[in-house]
Amino acid sequence: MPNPLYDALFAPHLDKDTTFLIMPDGTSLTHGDFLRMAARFAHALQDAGLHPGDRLAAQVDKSPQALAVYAACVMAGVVFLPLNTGYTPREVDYFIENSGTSLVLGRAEAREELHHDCDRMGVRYETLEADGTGSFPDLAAAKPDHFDAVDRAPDDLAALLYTSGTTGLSKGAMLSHGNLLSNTRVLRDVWQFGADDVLIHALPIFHTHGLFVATNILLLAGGAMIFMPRFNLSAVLKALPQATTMMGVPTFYTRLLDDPRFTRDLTSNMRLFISGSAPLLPETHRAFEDRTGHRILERYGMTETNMNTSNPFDGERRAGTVGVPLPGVELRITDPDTGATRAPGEVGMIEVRGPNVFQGYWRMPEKTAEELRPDGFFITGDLGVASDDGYVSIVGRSKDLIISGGFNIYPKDVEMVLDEEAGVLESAVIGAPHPDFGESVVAVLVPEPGAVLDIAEIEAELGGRLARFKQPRHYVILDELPRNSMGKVQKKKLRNAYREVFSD
Ligand code: MLC
Ligand code: AMP
Repeated sequence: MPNPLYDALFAPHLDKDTTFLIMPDGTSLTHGDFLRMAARFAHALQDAGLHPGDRLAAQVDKSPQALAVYAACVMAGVVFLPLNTGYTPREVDYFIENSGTSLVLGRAEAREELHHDCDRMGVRYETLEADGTGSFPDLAAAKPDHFDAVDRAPDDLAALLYTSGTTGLSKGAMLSHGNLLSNTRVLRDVWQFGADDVLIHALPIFHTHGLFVATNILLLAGGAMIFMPRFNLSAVLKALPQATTMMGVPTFYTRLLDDPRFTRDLTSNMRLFISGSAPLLPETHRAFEDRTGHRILERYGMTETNMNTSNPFDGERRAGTVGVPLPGVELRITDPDTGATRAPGEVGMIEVRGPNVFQGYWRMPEKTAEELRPDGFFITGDLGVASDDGYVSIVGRSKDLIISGGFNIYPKDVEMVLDEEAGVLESAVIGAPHPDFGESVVAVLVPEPGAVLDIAEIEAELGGRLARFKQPRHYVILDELPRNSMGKVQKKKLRNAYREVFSD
């Protein structure tokens, strides 16, 4: 029976004893080991009463077991909903409720708080720890290590990935088997991945980049991954001589360059460094080439679309650009107000169409209609310009978004929490350039008349309510926010005023 992702990514490797995951302690897992574990997990999902199309939310640390949960979901037709491990229980509640998830996999330490909420919502909670133990693997331990993958059509959903919006309301991007597989095939081909590749995998596996771009490509190609729990500079330096490729956010590359141990010699076995999820500064691109002789290949994508453009593997990798549309992806630059197509050289909204573009937002048809045009083009919210020879540069965003170390932070999310703090009349959250994270969060607060704000107290309050990566790293107190004649807060003015707060 067909199951597009299973047939392409897993079936060819069943029972193979080729290396798939290399752990930092030197141990490894073969493709066969990994798929047998995934099969046991798929049985456990079925026994837990999950049917094709049901959702499973996972807020778990990165481990081979965590990755096998994704594979098990594909096998059992369950829709996989990975969650940032930094989210607070309060943030996670929303995802559980909105997605109507049937099973939550989480850490034991989060159990008490989340469990209570899960009970209230009638949702089952099982644990999976960083070391691969927990109540879920226990349920799977005695299950058969073969699973007949359930039938899935290309349009059936494989994953639901939440992405926030300018209204502060997170939306679940529905990604089908067809969306993920088409993009994986194209990327494997254009970046020339093969069974001999060994990828340094230091990204989290709860986002498109680490989960789909990295993992799916290596599975399709039959290659291996040095699977690190997180980005650790020394561990990456140590792994480089054994690896052939790396994918990272720009912070990975600036951190490597800041370390004198990172030398040309160390990279002599590498054939490709890929960057994405946030802008790579041209100076980083050039410094990297000067140090190593490698030109980083920058590409551009997003949760809703997977990857849209890439610099070429063979051919000119142009610093400061995200390259050309991938095969099968149509890209146009439009007038943000009228939607009329703009000529090369003119800045406008980036719109994309192709088999990679998602199926819409989960149970939010009106949000889907706002961003997905009837002709199939998705309005990305990124502003760009195309050169005469088709290279795209991203020059800004029409969406109010901060990208910090590759994590997206929607100011509205943070403002809603700050506005509820005692003594705060209103707030405006902006991004400012940051030497390590690219951008970081600045909160501008206006106190209520007569109130004296205690920033330390506000920071402590935010701890339980907002993931750490979303919390402001700098506070400014003003008597009032700058507004235009329509009463709209002039964030541009604020960004200009505080653009140097993180400069060293
Ligand atoms: C960690 N912290 C962050 C942060 N990451 N704060 C802001 N932004 C981030 N990105 C917090 C930590 O909790 C810690 O809090 C403090 O900042 C310093 O942490 P650190 O030790 O320096 O951070 P580290 O753990 O090394 O993580 C940094 C990082 C990581 C850049 C390695 O954030 C990362 O792996 N980012 C990748 C994100 C990603 O995969 N994006 C892809 C999205 S998909 P405290 O309390 O100690 O101060 C997508 C589509 C596409 O966008 O095109 O790919
Ligand atoms: P996400 O919602 O996490 O999928 O983030 C996607 C956003 O990251 C895009 O809409 C872009 O704004 C940004 N992005 C991804 N890749 C790049 C890149 N190479 N250069 C600049 N911005 C990027």
